[in-house]
Amino acid sequence: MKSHTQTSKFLSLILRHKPEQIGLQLDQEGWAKIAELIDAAQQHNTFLDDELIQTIVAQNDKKRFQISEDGLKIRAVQGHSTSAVQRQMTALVPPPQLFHGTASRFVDSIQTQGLIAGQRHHVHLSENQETALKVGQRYGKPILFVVNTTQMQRDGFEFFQAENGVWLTAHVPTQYLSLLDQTKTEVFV
Ligand code: HQG
Repeated sequence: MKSHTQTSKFLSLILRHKPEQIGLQLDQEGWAKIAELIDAAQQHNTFLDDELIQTIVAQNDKKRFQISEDGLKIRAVQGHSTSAVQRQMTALVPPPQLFHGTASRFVDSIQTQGLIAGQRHHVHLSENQETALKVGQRYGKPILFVVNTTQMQRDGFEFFQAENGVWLTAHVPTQYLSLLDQTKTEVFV
């Protein structure tokens, strides 16, 4: 029996990255039929049922998953890399600054290339520094970049917000990035 965390990671893997691993179809908006997911998982030796899915969706710390209004479908709201999913999201006006947390060893590369989406479909940005710091901590000593979203919008870049509040954009060129000096509260440009 997997723990809830293991099952949540399994759902992230299948709903964001590799639905084909269990032969599951996702639609362009990322939705999978819950009944099909349960069957496909069982066939690959992973126990899932409606109740477990509901529990994991409700308890998920970052609200990574969403259940459709009719209760029949589930999706990951962001973080996809699979080409099966191409969400059509409405561009929104973000706060004037957003934050990106990363590991200090990536700073040189980011200052050369800007923020790139890599395997995922978008660069992920946070509204607050605490969240961004947690994101950065996953890969090592965390550092924060501040993104000048106001100027990016003036220059025609679009921003989207996933249902769990994570901000998304395609690419952040270097001129819109400032390293945040975490020993001070102000931003150094
Ligand atoms: C870095 C988690 C070198 C980028 C989080 C990051 C988030 C570069 C890593 C969500 C670079 C990609 C996404 C460049 C970007 N050179 N490194 N030019 N541009 N990077 O995991 O943003 O728990 O794909 O800084 O909380 O860390 O999965 O992206 O360190 O919301 O729900 O390349 O994933 O959510 O790593 O995290 P990721 P991320 P979940």
